[in-house]
Formats: sequence, C-alpha cells, structure tokens
Amino acid sequence: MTTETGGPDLPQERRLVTEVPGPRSRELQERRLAAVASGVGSVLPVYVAAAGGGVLVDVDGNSLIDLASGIAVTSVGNSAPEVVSRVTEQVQAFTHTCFMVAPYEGYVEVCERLAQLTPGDHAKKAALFNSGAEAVENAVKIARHATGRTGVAVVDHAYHGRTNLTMAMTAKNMPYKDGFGPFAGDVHRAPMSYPFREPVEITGEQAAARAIDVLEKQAGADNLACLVIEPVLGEGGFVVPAPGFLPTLAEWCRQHGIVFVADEIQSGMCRTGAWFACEHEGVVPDLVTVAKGVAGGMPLAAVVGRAEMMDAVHGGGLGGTYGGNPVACAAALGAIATMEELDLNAAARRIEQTMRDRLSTLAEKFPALGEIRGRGAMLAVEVVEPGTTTPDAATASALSKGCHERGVLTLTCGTYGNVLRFLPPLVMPDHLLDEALDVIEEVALGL
Ligand code: PLZ
Repeated sequence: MTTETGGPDLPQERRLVTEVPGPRSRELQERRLAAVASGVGSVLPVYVAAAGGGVLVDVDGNSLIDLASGIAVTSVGNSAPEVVSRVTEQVQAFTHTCFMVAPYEGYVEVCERLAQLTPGDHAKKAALFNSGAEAVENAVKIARHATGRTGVAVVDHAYHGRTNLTMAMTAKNMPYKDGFGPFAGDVHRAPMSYPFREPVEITGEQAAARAIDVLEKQAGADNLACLVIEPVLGEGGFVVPAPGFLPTLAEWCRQHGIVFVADEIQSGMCRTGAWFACEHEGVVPDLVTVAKGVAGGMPLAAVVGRAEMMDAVHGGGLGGTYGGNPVACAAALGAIATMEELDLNAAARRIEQTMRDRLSTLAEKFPALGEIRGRGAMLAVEVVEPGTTTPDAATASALSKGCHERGVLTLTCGTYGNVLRFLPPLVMPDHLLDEALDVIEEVALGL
C-alpha cells in the first residue's frame, strides 16, 4: 500500500467523490470486522489515507473537514511540519533506549518545557508516560506518596481513562465500565457543577460547598490523597463549571493537605485558548496531567507538578518501558514549538468566536440546541427537547450522522450522549470552519 503525503499542504477543501464511507473504506471495514475485536469502535468507518491542516483524506479520495482532531490530539494539525522534521531526525538517530536504561536529552527538554508552560512559578518537575490513563494513574501514585493517604476524590460526569483505577474514577458505566469490575477502591465521587442541569441556579462557590460536604461526610478530608478534576469536562459533555467552583475546591484542598490534580489531558495545550484550562480561573494545580495534544499525534503523556510532591516517590518507583519514548519526545518538542510560533492560543480563541456566533444564530432557528458551551476550540452544543433540559441523544446523533454524510467529521459526548462536540485542529483554515458550520446548519434545519 502506498502512503500519501499529508500535512498542511494537502488541498484544504471538502470534497466528496463517493458516498461516505466509500467502496474502498467499506472493503477495509469488511476486513476489519473479521480481524479487529468488536469491542473497539470507530465513530465513522472511513479509512484514512492522509491528513493535514483541517482535513482528512480517505482511501476513496474524499476530503473531510476534521472537527475531531483524533479527540483533541492533532491540535497543531496532522503531520505538522515541525513534528514531522523532528520525528524524522530522531527516528534516524535512534528509536528507543528506554529512559530508565540509558537517558537522552529530549525527555529532559520536554520536562523542562512542561514545567515552564504549566500554571504557577513554583519549582516543578515532570515524569513522562504513554497515555492519558497512565498519567492519571501516576498522578494518584505520586499524590499517595506525597500525602501518606490513599483516598481519591473525583466528580460526577468525570472521564479519566480505561485502566482499572481510571475506570473507577470515570463516572459513566456504558461503554467504559460495564462488566469490567471489580474496580479499584477508595475512590469517592462528589457532585459536579453543571450549570445547565442545576435544578435552581447556584454559584460556583455553592456548588463547591455541596461537593466538599459530600467528600467530608463520606470520605473525610484527612483520608484524601488527591482530588482529580477536569477543569472543563471532556467525555462528560464539555461542561464548564460555574465560576468559583474550581478555585474554591483548590483552596479547600490546600487547607486540608489534599493534592489538587487538574486532568488537562483533553483541555490542555492551547485547546481552550490558554496553555491550560485552569488558567481561565487563575487556579494553580499541585499536579497537572497532560497527554493528547502535547505531541501532535505521537503517544506521550506527563505528570507535571510541585517538585517536592513529584520527588516524594522513592527512586525507581515511577517508570515504564516506553514512557517518554525519544520519538514521542521529539514530536512534543515540535508540537510545542508550533504552538508558540503560530500562537495557537490566539487561534483557539478565534475559532471560539466564529463558532459561538454561528451556533448562537442557529440555536434561534433550531431550539433543540439547549446550550452552547465550552472554551476556545473545545466547544459543544447540548441537544435537548426544545424548551426543556430533557436530553435528546437521538437528535444529537442524527446531527452528527448528517455531518458525516456531508463530509464533516463530528463527535458526540456527554453522560446522556446528547452533546455534539467540536474539536477542530487549531490550524483549521477560516474558510473550512465556515463551511463546516454551513453544513451543521444545513443538517440541523433539514431534520
Ligand atoms: N483524561 C480528561 O479526555 C481521554 C477517550 C476516548 P487516554 N479521552 C478520550 C475513549 O473513548 O477511550 C482522556 C481524557 C481525560 C484521561 C483520558 C485518558 O487518556 O490517552 O485515552 O488513556
């Protein structure tokens, strides 16, 4: 099979030459059904040949507008030039030694850069891993050593991964947890601030007091090693907590010696128009988990945080064969350089402006859009029965399916499966973003 060249030089256009999925994709789907375990799903079985900028090109020659970024990963665009060149150079030099066996500069440099970029000017250190779930697991390990306690606090609607501990920390049963238990213990769940779904409007401080009350009564503050929270919920529905919720929780953690861990795996690395979503509320976490967007599509994850906490673990207590693989580190350095050079925080804010304006206008004509929310280029619409907060997952998936058929790759999320979310690459050209919004509007008004 030949490989097409991707990257930003691919024609930046929506182009449909077959139905979606086309005949070659359908052939590959047949092979897949015979070879790939059916527990592994795909949102749209269109097989990719190349990608870059704001498009994915499939094996039938269709060019789709990408509003997914591989779930908030290719923020710098697929095969971004700085990522490709640094990865190529690294692959030619060496592919792997294992940092625990024989170290190399790239790992150290990624840790240095993440210490600079994460909120707060205190002394920081980092450790590198492969996946988001692994970073969350390690943040908990570090918090347990730093505090000598074992309890883990999380919130309703949280998503933290698919490993045993992170399944326990994830809220939603289907599809993530069903039948996979028993789960790790000592995980305590508190109510989240979810402004659209509060029976009566409450402030962020009141929502935090409600969460704190549950944790104090049911777990006991002195038993908690950490509180792990996504500053903007990802899989849970792009929920932005009411202002004051996160700062109040962070302050309560500080008072009680609980490590405040911001899970910025989906919201971090320019996605929300800031390096980290916590910054929007001036919150300085003790530890931050980073993955996805950090390495432009190569598997890399990190825990970054207060040096004294990171150093609480005995020598040899953290690691893994591939964690901080040199190729993934080279990709991260290329991705971070691209974020800085192209000012992708500003790009995320511009995307937000365009999308909010268009989606608000659409909501006037299509009242099933109950709320438009999110931050930066992490935006979503919650789909409900008009005039109520009753979730309408069927309409959300009809919207998504309509977009797919017309060559726009969208995703859904949310506890009730009724949230249509948008995660465009931050290098999405304006004309493609406008065209994607035209398609969303056409689909919505045609339902
Ligand atoms: N924490 C906040 O968003 C991954 C999951 C997709 P991994 N989210 C996408 C799926 O259905 O598996 C995520 C996240 C937050 C942790 C994770 C886990 O990151 O790299 O998928 O392990």
